[in-house]
Amino acid sequence: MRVGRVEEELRSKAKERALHFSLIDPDKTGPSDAGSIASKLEAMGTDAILVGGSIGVSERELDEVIIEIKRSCSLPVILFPGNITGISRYADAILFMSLLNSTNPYFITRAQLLGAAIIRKYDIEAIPTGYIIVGSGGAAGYVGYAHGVPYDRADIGGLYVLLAKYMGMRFAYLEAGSGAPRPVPPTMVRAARNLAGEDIVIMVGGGIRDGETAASIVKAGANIIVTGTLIERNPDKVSNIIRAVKSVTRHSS
Ligand code: 1GP
Repeated sequence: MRVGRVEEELRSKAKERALHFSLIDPDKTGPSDAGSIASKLEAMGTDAILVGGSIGVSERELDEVIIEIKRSCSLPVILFPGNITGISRYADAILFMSLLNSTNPYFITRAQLLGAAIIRKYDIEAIPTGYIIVGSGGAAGYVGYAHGVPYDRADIGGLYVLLAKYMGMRFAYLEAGSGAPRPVPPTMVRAARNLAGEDIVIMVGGGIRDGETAASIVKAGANIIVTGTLIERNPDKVSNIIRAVKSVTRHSS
């Protein structure tokens, strides 16, 4: 499958430094706030805005939030869908995700089957992504019937990323869940990078609340750090995380 414009740009940027993505959940942030938040995040140096969530995302709100974000900043807007209602024609791309460790086929291929028809109709750039829940995974883990990777089994998390690569996915997202008490351990990211090699883009999110943690995950081999909850609670800390992500020389430890 052809690599699209958004993915191409992100890949070329990620060769220099790790990237930071900001997650806006339309269930928590309405259109009136989304635009000003996105423009602040752009000024802080975030690289893309992810839009989506597991619960309470309506198509209309999603459209309105994305329209406001697009009006207020020039960052790529990438869909992060929790279900087929998470698709909007106004986005630049979509993480076309399969929840690899779901126990329910709906979240592995059935939602994707239904979503594919809409994505084709809207002509949205699809970024093939293996989505892997670590621990209970919060709302994403519950809604997605995930059989979460135990925190102390870095090897299993690594194997899921290898599986994503062997299935032809170009991105793998290790997810502890929004607001997770504990982020994905750097040892798991390191195992994934060692097993799957350099090509696959590794995203990591869930419970990352400070620069030091973000930097340790990048040093372990992550290409993209995702921050969600802090954007609403403590934007200054997001700025620290972005700085920390950008300050790391990859694989320096
Ligand atoms: C959730 O990984 C993202 O899907 C972000 O998590 O809200 O904990 O930053 P946080």
